[in-house]
Amino acid sequence: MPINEAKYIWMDGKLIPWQEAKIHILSHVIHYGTGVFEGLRCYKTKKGPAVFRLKEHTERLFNSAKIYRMEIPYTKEEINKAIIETIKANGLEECYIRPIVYRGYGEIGVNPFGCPVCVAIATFYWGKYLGSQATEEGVDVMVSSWNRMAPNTFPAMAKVCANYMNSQLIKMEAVTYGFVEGIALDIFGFVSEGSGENIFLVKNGKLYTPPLNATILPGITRDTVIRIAKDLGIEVIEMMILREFLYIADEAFFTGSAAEITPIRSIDRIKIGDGKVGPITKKLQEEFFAIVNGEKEDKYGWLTYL
Ligand code: PPE
Repeated sequence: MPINEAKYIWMDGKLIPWQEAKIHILSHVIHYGTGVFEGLRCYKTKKGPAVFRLKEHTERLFNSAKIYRMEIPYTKEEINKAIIETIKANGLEECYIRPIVYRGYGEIGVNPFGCPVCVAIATFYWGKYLGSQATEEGVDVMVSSWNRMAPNTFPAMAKVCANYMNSQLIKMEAVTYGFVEGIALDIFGFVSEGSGENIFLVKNGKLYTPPLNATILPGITRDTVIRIAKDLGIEVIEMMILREFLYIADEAFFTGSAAEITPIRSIDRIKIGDGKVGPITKKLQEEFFAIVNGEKEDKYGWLTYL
């Protein structure tokens, strides 16, 4: 997906012209994947642009950094302010936001402690993650031959750059075989998540999703959908999911900041339900988009207006 360039990128406290936002080739992050990041969206509303679940994303950024013993040289409030400042400087009504905390230039060798912890924030327009019609029509996906990381190897709860090498294996395989996305199983064979999304299934009116034990990123959209579903009176069950449960689900969908709520219409060429967006997926999508677009009262306090 080509990047929609904006004007400025925030780097270590300053707004830098887009083309000049560069780092040294010997930065630790380039060689060893030493970076933690976030991805969130700012939506266009009648009351102006609003960032969705800013507080929670910044919180997760700090948690990811903590797991990797990286001390972010800013407070959460300062990061939140910097995000808002960057969106404003770029004059964007709606955008995707990519804050990244990484080990920069200083020393070579695995030991990261001698390298500075740097922070950058980019904001840019990003359309539908899994294809222009994906949220309306659904996507065709496969179960990946790659597993998600084993527990106590690469921490899945940290949104760390290095984890995305595993995601890339899943994604490349899927795309090469003509699918839009891959669903990874964990090392025990239970359903985990997509390369960049959490997964939900609907069976007999109930909503199912893998728990954190299934080596998933604790998705903020996942949390959003769980909250919305419960408030709509839909029972939500977090449980280890067998691969075959995927095929016999009535409905399936991905969640993510980039993917939002994207229906899955087939898995391994097996049609899910009747191959169309199911009624519960549709209901959750309607509720989700009404909240993020500011059309429905923000009773959860999830929007931060610029
Ligand atoms: N699992 C993974 C592995 C993941 O990368 C994401 C987000 C999620 C689940 C959903 O989490 P959340 O966004 O908090 O609901 N993936 C981000 C990056 C995608 C990319 O290609 O870059 C995103 O959606 O922003």
